[in-house]
Amino acid sequence: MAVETRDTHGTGTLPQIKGVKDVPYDELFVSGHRTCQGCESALVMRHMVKASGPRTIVLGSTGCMYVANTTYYTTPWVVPWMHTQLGASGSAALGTAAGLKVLMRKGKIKDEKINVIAFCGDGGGADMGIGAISATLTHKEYNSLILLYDNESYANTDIQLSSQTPYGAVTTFSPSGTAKRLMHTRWKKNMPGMMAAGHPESRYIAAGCAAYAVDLMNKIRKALEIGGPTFVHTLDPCPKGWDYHPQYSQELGHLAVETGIWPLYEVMDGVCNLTGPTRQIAEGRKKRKPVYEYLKRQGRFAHFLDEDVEHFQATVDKMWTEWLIPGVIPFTVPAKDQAILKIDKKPLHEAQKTA
Ligand SMILES: Cc1ncc(C[n+]2csc(CCOP(=O)(O)OP(=O)(O)O)c2C)c(N)n1
Ligand code: SF4
Ligand SMILES: [Mg+2]
Repeated sequence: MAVETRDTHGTGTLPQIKGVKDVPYDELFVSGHRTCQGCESALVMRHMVKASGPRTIVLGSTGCMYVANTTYYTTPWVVPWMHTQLGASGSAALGTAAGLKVLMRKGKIKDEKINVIAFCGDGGGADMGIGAISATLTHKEYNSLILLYDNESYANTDIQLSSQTPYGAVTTFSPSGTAKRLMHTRWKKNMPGMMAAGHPESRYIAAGCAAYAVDLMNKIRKALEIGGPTFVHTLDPCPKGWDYHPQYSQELGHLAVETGIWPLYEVMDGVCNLTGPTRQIAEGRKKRKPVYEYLKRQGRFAHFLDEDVEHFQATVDKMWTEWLIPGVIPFTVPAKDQAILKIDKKPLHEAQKTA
């Protein structure tokens, strides 16, 4: 079933995938890249074009997914691909979408649906390029998807701290030392929640993870079918930056979601829908795992003492117990205002608390 569309953009050519048997066989991101073993960002690229299909133009800002994917004379991209400047994914998406529209209107190229996807890393998207992404999300007349692949550092230039680096993590800019155990004490910026809350005319904004491949591919398809500018943010375990054996990438993606650190959701036409295990946790059908299960698996948190883990856990608990929408919208509403704001704050399911 195709996503219902308001305008003529959705062609129904990207139906929702019901299960793995439904996943397209064709690979449009193949061999010829030099990403690290176990790189989940590379898997995001593969799933992204698998979901979008061959009538897609991919634009990519500087970072691992540019550099490691387009080493001289080799490339894994089967679809047309273009590099854009580190902070320019938003501008590249908008410019390309507008250019295609004009060429089609003037009859210079066939009038057909062409998917425009611009990807960026967390450094290029959540830090440097956030202004251009925000602007693009307000231009509702142009169809494009911005995909932010978040490996939680400026990985390509040797793992520098970004606004997406988690609290306390070691990076080359935040080494743990004897004088200061934690060099980085800021909480991760809530990028997908901010994009959703701040751009009501963008019809589709989602948070995903390649460890939940079908969920992610369906989010990409919805974003491309619905029309207008859309945004998908993925959390991508990175063996090099997070310091773990490459065989555990998928497992860490699962743990990020199961601990409630990275909630999976989509906001479609202003309606927020929790997906995958995040929904199961919110409905009380699954217990949230303690964050320690996730942190202890990664060398970047090896210096954590009990008090650091406790702080991390308490902050994630707050996301689940006090935020207006768990993990999505960080407002708390005082009891005296719940009635006038028409908010029915039900008591938390037992299972929503940690195991
Ligand atoms: C304007 C500008 N500043 C700095 C750089 C150097 N540079 C290239 S890739 C990169 C890291 C980008 O990090 P991110 O967007 O998170 O992508 P990742 O490398 O993690 O995949 C940097 C700083 C650049 N190419 N352009
Ligand atoms: S450093 Fe991380 S994001 Fe970059 S190629 Fe290696 S695993 Fe992938
Ligand atoms: Mg990065």
